[in-house]
Formats: sequence, C-alpha cells, structure tokens
Amino acid sequence: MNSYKDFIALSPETLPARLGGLAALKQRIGADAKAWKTREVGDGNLNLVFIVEGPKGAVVVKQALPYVRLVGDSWPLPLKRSFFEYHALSRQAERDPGMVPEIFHFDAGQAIIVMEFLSPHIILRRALIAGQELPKIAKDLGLFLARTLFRGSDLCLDTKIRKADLALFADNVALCDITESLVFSDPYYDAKLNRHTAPQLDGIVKELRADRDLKVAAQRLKHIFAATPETLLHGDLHTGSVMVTAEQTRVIDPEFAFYGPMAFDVGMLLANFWMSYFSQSGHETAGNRASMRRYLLKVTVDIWEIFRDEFSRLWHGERTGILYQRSLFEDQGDMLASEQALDLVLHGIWVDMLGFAGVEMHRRILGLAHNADFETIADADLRARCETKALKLGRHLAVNRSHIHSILEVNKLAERLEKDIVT
Ligand code: SR1
Ligand code: MG
Repeated sequence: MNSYKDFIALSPETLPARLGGLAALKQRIGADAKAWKTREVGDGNLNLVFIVEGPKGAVVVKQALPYVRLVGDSWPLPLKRSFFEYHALSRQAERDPGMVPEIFHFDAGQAIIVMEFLSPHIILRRALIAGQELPKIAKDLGLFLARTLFRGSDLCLDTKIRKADLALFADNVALCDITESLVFSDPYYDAKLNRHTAPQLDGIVKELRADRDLKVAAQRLKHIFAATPETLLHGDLHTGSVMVTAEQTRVIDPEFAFYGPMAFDVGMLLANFWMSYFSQSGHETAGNRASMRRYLLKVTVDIWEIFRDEFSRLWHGERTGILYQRSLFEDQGDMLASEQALDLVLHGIWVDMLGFAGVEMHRRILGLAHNADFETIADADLRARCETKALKLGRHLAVNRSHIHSILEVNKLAERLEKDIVT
C-alpha cells in the first residue's frame, strides 16, 4: 500500500529548500542550497529525475511518483518501487562493483534516491540512435549480466539469504504486473493502451494476433517469467537503462527488480540491440549506417559470449550455493559431470533468452511503451518497414527458440530481413 499522505512531489523550485539540510548533498555539491541549480530531466515513463548542481559538484535526485508518469494519475503505482530500486542498486554494486551509480541518500517515505551524477555519460539508446559505436559496452554488459545473475542465485548465495531476499522483493507486485501485462499479453490482443504505426502495420498486427503458436509461446514465456524465482533481476534492462561514455558503462534504473529467470535480463537487453539494428535505416539521412549495423550484430555476439564465459568462470570458481553442489561433482573428481551440468544450465538460459528477446521486440512496437529507436523515425512508411522486420524476427525467436543454435544464426536471419531477402 502507498502511504501518500505525507508524500509531496519535488520540483526544481522546492528541491533546494527540501533537501538543503542533507549532509550527503551539502558535502558533495556545496552547503549553500540557495546556490544550487536544479533541472528536471526525467524522460522515462515513470519518475521524476533532477540534476542538482552546486559550486562543488552535482548529484542526481530521483523521485518516484504515485502514478505512471507516461499515463497520468489514472494509473496509480506504489512509491515502494523506489525501495526496490535502492536495494537492487546496493546488491548490484556488491555483485559487479563500479557498474551502477553510487547512492548517497535514500528516503523511503518520499521515494527519493540521491545518487551519483554520471557525466559526461549519455543514455546508450541515444548513442545508438546517433550512430555511435561504443567499444566497451559488450564486455561490460556481458560481465554485468553474468555477475549479477549468477551471484544473486542459489548457484552462489547462501540460500537463507537468497530466500529472505526473495521475500523482500516479492512485494514488487505492481512493477511485475506492468511487465506481465505489457510485455507478455497486451501486444497479442487489442489491449486498451496499445498503439502501433497505422495503417502501415495493421496487416501484420492482425496476423500476429491470430498466430496461435505465437500466443502460446508468449504465454509460456510469461509462465516462466512469473514462476521462476531464480535470481535477482534488473527487470528492465533495455538500452535506456544503460549510460555510457566511450570508456565507461553504467547500469541504472532497476526499479523492476525481482526474483525471476536469468534469461529475462539477457533476452531483453539483446532484443534492444536487434531493434537498434533494424532502426538504423531510419536514421541514415546523415550518412550510411552499414558499419553501425555490423557493430550492433557484433555486440549481440560478444555480449552472449562474454556472458557465457564469465558465467562459466563463476561456475568453476564461485559455485558455493545449494545448486549443483561441488560435493556431487568436482569433489568426486567428476569434472565431466560438472561441465555437463553447466552446459545444461546455459542451454536453458539460451533458449528462454531468445524467447524473451522476441516478445520484448513485439511489445515495443505493438504495446504501450515504444522505444525512441523507432519512434524518432518521422517518416511513418520508413518506420513501419523497420518495425516490420523486428516483428518478424521477434516472432521467429519466440516461436522457434528451441531450434536456434547460435547468435550467428539469429544474426543471419536479421541480415536477410534487413536486405528484404526473406519476407
Ligand atoms: C507503464 S511503464 C512502461 C515501461 O516503462 C518502463 O521503462 C518499463 O520498460 C515498462 O514496461
Ligand atoms: Mg526505467
């Protein structure tokens, strides 16, 4: 339940007076709050985000609102998501140090997190739309995925700690509900808040909604999402949740965190690179994007390989949890059985990851929450051509995920779709 009675949304005008007494801010940006400059920069779907600059430095102040910002107060949303974000950031900072912003202050009642201002970082999605090839993201994100997903699971954690944590995050019901509806169900019927590029996509939308195999696949994926509390997920790991420079990668915004299937974070992230790939031809006015397309496909290959290699390294070096215990494998001298079990676990993540990637592509084109990769393509015919390719790849991944053997195979299909070789 929200306790809204004392909650007051911040504004650039009120923020200095309301937060001016906090030592955590004064130390970092300067004690005289009257000298602070505050601007609201939130462009996400849910929250307020302020950059507060003082004579000594700057911080970010993020505040949850008691409703979905994108839709308005007709869609109430618990302030407690800020509590989940705070706890998820704390755990991610332990599991992959340096990959999330540092937290300076948390106020549960006002749903406020004061954190590190990342500068000159920009949102990864914007960088990709601008055609920037970031050299470090594949390595950083592959490692982040493996470290956070492995270290938050019963492969590694003391199971008492994991179960207590599972109970803590189990209350993030409203944010899970958003994903359960918006990702897995709404795109596949005429849900109220859906929208798509019309009339250009009307035909394929009708086809997809009448596609029995796809509907079953999406519901099976929803089943896995809702009923597999395997590890602490970021829960919303798209390219809008990553900030970058050429040298640094940081993951932000884990308010959707909960205990779910490892494959979800991996699949959502890769889907966003495949969507970026298909969107590039919509951004070619200022120059050819062939190199960018090659780069994006290489990122998907590298993320998966780095994830798999790091996961394997952790399997061998940090498998201290109750699952696949060493006493049954390595301690018996049975290294082959340990490798067989690792292959089995990775294969399960692989198959489901593809499915999650497929539905993520669909929901960004057919559902409520679209992405800027496609939305910023002003020419609706061109946008629809880009979106159609992503919809087709998404359908293939969701339905045929058990029969796909490598990222290269996925990328070959992506290239064929891009060149209009397959329809
Ligand atoms: C109503 S919220 C829509 C989307 O925004 C968030 O970033 C999540 O991706 C959610 O699905
Ligand atoms: Mg977000």
